Amino acid sequence: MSRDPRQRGPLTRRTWLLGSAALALGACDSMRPRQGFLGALERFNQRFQSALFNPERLAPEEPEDALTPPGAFPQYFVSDRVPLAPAGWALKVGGLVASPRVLSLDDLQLLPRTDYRIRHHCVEGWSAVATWHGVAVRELARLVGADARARFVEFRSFDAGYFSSWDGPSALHPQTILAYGMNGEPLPPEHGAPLRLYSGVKLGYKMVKYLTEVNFLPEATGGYWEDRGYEWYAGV
Ligand SMILES: Nc1nc2c(c(=O)[nH]1)N[C@H]1C(S)=C(S)[C@@H](COP(=O)(O)O)O[C@H]1N2
Ligand SMILES: [Mo]
Repeated sequence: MSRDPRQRGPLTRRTWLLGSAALALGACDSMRPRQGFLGALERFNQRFQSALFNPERLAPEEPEDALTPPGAFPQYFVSDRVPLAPAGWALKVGGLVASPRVLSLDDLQLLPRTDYRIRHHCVEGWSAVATWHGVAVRELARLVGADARARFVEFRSFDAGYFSSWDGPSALHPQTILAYGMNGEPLPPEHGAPLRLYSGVKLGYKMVKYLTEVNFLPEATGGYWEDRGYEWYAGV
């Protein structure tokens, strides 16, 4: 079987192992992976992975010729059709913050902008490259005055209840952004318009598309796939 050479780097052993472990857990719902031995194993893994995590280390940028051709970047959503933003869409930012805010896309675009070209890793075994731009979650945390007791950040969407919660250090990593652009254009509906989470430090399923809410919280709240047995930490 010949694979596109540009697609070669991605299936690193580590990504593959993470993927197969997640699938093994996901395939057996009745095992309740958060309890018993598997739960203990996952908690151990989380401690281990977050201890190794360097909150400032950047994911490598990809060269321009590694870009996945237009239309070839896979598209995922759990709704039956491409979710479309409700009229008057705005992002609610709340939880343990000094000043909860409701922000329009214009408001978000006035904040400092981050751009990068990095590789996406999905547990299903594919990877792809695009450039993304948007505002860093750390800028948002600063804007609303996130409390130090908020050690987790939850991201919610208008795509059939899809959501995910993140550990604080990964959410505040400089490459974790609320993206409103892809490949130099406004974010298309298939990829999460008007706003999605993007990051160099997590697997694909942590990067919630079609955002509606960002909540700074004292506890982790799971996630759409995480509650179905996929690993919660899911670092790349
Ligand atoms: N709202 C929402 N966000 C989502 C998903 C989804 O189904 N719904 N799928 C996740 C998965 S598994 C991946 S790999 C990426 C895919 O992003 P893409 O559709 O831009 O390729 O989005 C993630 N975020
Ligand atoms: Mo994915």
